[in-house]
Amino acid sequence: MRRIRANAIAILTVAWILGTFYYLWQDNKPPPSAAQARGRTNGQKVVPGRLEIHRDDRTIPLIVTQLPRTEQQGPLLGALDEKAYLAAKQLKAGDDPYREHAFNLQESDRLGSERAIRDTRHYRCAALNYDTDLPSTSIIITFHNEARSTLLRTIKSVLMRSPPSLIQEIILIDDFSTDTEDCQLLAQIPKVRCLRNGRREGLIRSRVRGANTASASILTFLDSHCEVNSDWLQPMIQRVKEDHTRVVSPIIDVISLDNFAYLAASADLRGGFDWSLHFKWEQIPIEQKMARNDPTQPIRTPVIAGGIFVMDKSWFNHLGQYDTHMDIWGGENFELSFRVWMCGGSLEILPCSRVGHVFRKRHPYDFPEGNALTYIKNTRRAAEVWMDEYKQYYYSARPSAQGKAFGSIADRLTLRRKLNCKPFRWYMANVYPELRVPEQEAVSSVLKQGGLCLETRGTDGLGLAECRGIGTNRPQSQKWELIEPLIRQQDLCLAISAFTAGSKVKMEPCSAKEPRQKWKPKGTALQHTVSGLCLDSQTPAGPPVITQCRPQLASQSWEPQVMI
Ligand code: LR7
Ligand code: MN
Repeated sequence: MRRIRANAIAILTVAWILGTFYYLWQDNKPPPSAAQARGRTNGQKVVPGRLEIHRDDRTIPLIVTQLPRTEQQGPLLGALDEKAYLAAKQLKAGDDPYREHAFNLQESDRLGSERAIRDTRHYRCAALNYDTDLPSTSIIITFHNEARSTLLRTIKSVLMRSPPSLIQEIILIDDFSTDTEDCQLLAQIPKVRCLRNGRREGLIRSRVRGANTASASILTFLDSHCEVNSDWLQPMIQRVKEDHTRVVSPIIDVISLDNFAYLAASADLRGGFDWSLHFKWEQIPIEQKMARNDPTQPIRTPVIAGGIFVMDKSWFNHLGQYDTHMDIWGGENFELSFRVWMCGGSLEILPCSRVGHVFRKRHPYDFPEGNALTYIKNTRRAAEVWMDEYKQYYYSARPSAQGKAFGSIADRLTLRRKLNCKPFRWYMANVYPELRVPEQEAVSSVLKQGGLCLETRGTDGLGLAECRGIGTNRPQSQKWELIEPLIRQQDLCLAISAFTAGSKVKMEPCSAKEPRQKWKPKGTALQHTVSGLCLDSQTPAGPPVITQCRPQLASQSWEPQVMI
């Protein structure tokens, strides 16, 4: 009996071993096509490069399996001879390593195209899970005379630090670089395509060209001197997959332009700007910071830096891509940011996605129309199309922009109407209330005397009347801008009619050079600087006059009278 049981156990054991071999043999059968492999890998949550235990619904419940061959990293760069490619363009002894690229080329070359970098994310990011069926993306990189080592490092880091199934292709746009070979040679790398512009277009039109040829449903833009970090792509694609109107950026880490060290950027920053349309990183508003109890959560941002972001392709097209009348560099990030927010989308920075970028202090390339004129043209176009009445602050902050050519904006205005976008007032109130409007600061105020306010009447009349409204509700007739030496209301300024005591005061077109319009504060009084006489209400109902300054006189006391 015992013998029979022993035999049965032996037979079962042999059958089990044979079964195991059979299924392992099945697994080694001809490799599936790339597409099948992708689907299968996704379905089974295989993490590239790691051994994965997965459940199978056949008789043997657990199998330890390797990644399918097609998902493993073959020769990463295909036919490209990396050594020869880099060696062909080395710095010559005695050359200034900063001259051509505005960063230390010698250090970049020395590093090689592959290196380990620190994972700069918050530790909680590593525990997050992303959908296994994320859509793939087309990576778009435009470059003009980029150094070989930085460009190759950008491409290689993408290939090495992204799940292969998420990279549909890498599209390079060679924006008419001097060396025509870069484009041809880099196109030997698997998944890389390179298009060369027949003339210099600038980064804006180049990116549109790239987007138009992209075959994936999601677009990822990168500068040509970046290094992506661990799991950089999944968080961004996940957010866009969940809501296609989101436009997302990583935290942009700093690659030192001197020694190429990879440095973590602060996770408390968002994109902002001043009225001259100058981009800056700024602290997240304190209330938002206090409310953030999860450091992996997205950060809403009024604008994006511009170079590194992920966006749904149909949404990019629906919103009008870019303003292709912008040239070379600059301004397109504001135009895109205003458009996204005002036309129904949102912008965010994802702290669990990190990409390094070499920040430079100057442009290493030329601007055919000059740097300043190009920036003015591009930002003027953004201001004229999107900023409504707020564009006046742009012009005050950048007076040199007035009168400069910016081409026709008719198409972009039509686009804005067609998309039914919200006014810039809405953007100010809901997206960027922290951006102070100059008029709301000390500049605009009432000129108060007792309980009454100085107001304009008819074309040039003046008098005291009951104060009405507060803040922005205050009527125009009682709003004054005190910008020394002028006391102004829109285009009209307070002026004396003659230089003698008792002369009436009236309104007339402003001119800072006109002696009758020059005022300065004197205690609580307002003194006409040339005559030395003070603004006096004398008969409250009638127009004010100028009289001898007497500090205690109530009819000469105006509040507030701070001039800036
Ligand atoms: O004529 C040109 N043609 C190009 O193809 C000029 C430039 N380029 C390429 C260039 O090779 C690079 O890949 O365009 C890319 C951007 O040019 P950079 O690196 O000289 O610009 P930047 O890093 O100083 O500029 C930031 O602002 C720009 C405004 O137009 C763009 O939006 C850049 O993409 C943007 N870079 C980033 O957002 C990275 C983070 C930097 C910050 C802040
Ligand atoms: Mn850059």
